[in-house]
Amino acid sequence: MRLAPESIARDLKGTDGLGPGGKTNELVVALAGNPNTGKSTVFNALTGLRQHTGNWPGKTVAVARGRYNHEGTSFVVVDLPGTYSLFTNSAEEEIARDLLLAGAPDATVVVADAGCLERNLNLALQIVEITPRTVVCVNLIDEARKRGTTIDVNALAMDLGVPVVATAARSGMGLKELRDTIAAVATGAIRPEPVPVPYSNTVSHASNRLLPHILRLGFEERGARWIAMSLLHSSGAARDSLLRLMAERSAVADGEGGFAT
Ligand SMILES: Nc1nc2c(ncn2[C@@H]2O[C@H](COP(=O)(O)OP(=O)(O)OP(=O)(O)O)[C@@H](O)[C@H]2O)c(=O)[nH]1
Ligand SMILES: [Mg+2]
Repeated sequence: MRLAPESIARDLKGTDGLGPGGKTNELVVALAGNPNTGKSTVFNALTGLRQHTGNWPGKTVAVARGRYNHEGTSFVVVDLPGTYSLFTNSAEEEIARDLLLAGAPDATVVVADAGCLERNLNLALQIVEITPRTVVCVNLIDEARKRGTTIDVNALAMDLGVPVVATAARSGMGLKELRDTIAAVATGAIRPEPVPVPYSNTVSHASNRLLPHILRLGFEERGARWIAMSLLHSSGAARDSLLRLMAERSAVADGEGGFAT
């Protein structure tokens, strides 16, 4: 038994250990990223001590959630487990993938290591394909600078089509700009337009044929496109995991209630 996608956002805002509140007007921020990029450090800097760690519904993976206020708006943040991709079938990747495909976050922050951006941007590209409401946080910028690396965040933002903020989360550098940018994306004051990933005509044609069947399950358009592409290039357990997610959505779409087995 696991939570249906629609109930994920509701559950995130719930009163389960997060203290008073559970306000439905809170905005949801997800922190995603490769392992060891400083997600939890960013999470702690954003939330202070207002946080709660519990297992993700139906999984034995611990996920921390916390709250903060920014200029009168209340945010609930979820610190996702570290993942290199959304394409395989580990419990960690399924959590990140399902949350994003549910359209639950009002903003998703991809925390990337400035010291090995190329590897980290692989996940960022997958995430911006699913949700345009993305901010790339180039963290550990202090370590990169020590090694003589400079990052042109403006060029990166242009190339990706989403805002990019450089941070050194351990010392708090860039956190004010990160909070402002998250708020702008989550409230819609900034509407990022990610640069589309080009696919060949053959792949696009095949994906277009799958798309209506996936949209019928209630996924957002971008998420549905991502699923179609992923179905085309995945195999084995990774494809089974996607098919399981679709079966769950199908059960929800058929009116079997808020939970799917
Ligand atoms: N110098 C420096 N160290 C940092 C920065 N951000 C995080 N760290 C350190 O990097 C290490 C990993 O940080 P975490 O916040 O645990 O990283 P994470 O992404 O949550 O790691 P996982 O949850 O294991 O994937 C810790 O020792 C942090 O103190 C930063 O901006 N600069
Ligand atoms: Mg962590």
